[in-house]
Amino acid sequence: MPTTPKKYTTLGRYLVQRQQGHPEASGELTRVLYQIGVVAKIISGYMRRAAIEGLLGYTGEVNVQGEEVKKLDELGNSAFVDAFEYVDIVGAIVSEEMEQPVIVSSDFSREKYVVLVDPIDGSSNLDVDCTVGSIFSIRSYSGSLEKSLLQAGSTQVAAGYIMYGSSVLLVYSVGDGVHSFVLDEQIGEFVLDHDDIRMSDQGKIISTNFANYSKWTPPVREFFDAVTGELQNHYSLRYSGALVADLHQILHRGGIYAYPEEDKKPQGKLRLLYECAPLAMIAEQAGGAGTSGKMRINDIRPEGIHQRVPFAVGSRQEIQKYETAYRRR
Ligand code: FDP
Repeated sequence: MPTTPKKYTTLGRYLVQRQQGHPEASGELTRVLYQIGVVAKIISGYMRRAAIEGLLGYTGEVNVQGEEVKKLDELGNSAFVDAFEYVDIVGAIVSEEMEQPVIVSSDFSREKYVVLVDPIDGSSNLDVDCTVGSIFSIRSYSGSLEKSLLQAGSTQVAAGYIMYGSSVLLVYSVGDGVHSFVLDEQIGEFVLDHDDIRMSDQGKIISTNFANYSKWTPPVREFFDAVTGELQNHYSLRYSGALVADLHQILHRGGIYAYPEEDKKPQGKLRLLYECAPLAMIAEQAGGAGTSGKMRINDIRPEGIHQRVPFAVGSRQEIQKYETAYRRR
């Protein structure tokens, strides 16, 4: 039976078409996003060959977060830094793996953007071949590096993630909705698979590390007691241990992901600038929301580049309920 050839909209084509709708745009953001697509292919190549080429396991180093560094963390970090070194569109890279930002431009004052990344998110999944991701946030350079970085997430010009799972996906937003691309390994290109993803107002998934229940603060326990105790409980629990994978599921099926504060860890675990802020932007652009419990994530002004924050993200109704539990206390 003859088949109709599929019309492939590659990431490159999509970005150029979108840019054409903005004649005032210089094309530099398009180039940054395109380079992120290149990094995604490089990291996905590492993942596919990791077990065969001895890329699993630790390097022996400990990063700025006090976490043991895995070989793939280091390779992922270098892939991002190398992709932007001296291509004169990005001034600096901030990464979970590096204590200080790295300047990647010969003349920083000319560049328009800084890129913030968690190169491999969910790295405890690496050695057992489960899904991991990369998260990125793009900000404008505004006179000084400190000023550019220590601004609320609402100033991000773009954000997104790459998910290395049963397929490799690149999901991004430049503030005009959320778009998702799947890597077609045969042609080596990201191809559009969902344009303008919308998250349902109320969802089906709760995603959190319930093993921490006894350490949670009262509002968090109250919220999860309420949603799991409902007689008409329609939720399913999904928790993969990789933020990108858990958020991605919620993007499509609705619900809530939370990594809240604990009695002894009031700042939570996840990092504001390169984990929570970009994923909150994705959620908001899809019609959802991101909160610390007490305030909108992307209204928080960071005090340091590796700052942690309690985080909940997902459908609007679940996030409203979550915030209500905090207001009651
Ligand atoms: P990981 O420590 O494996 O890098 O970014 C931190 C993160 O993973 C998230 O991806 C994930 O949601 C969370 O931490 C998992 O933490 P727990 O193992 O404490 O649940």
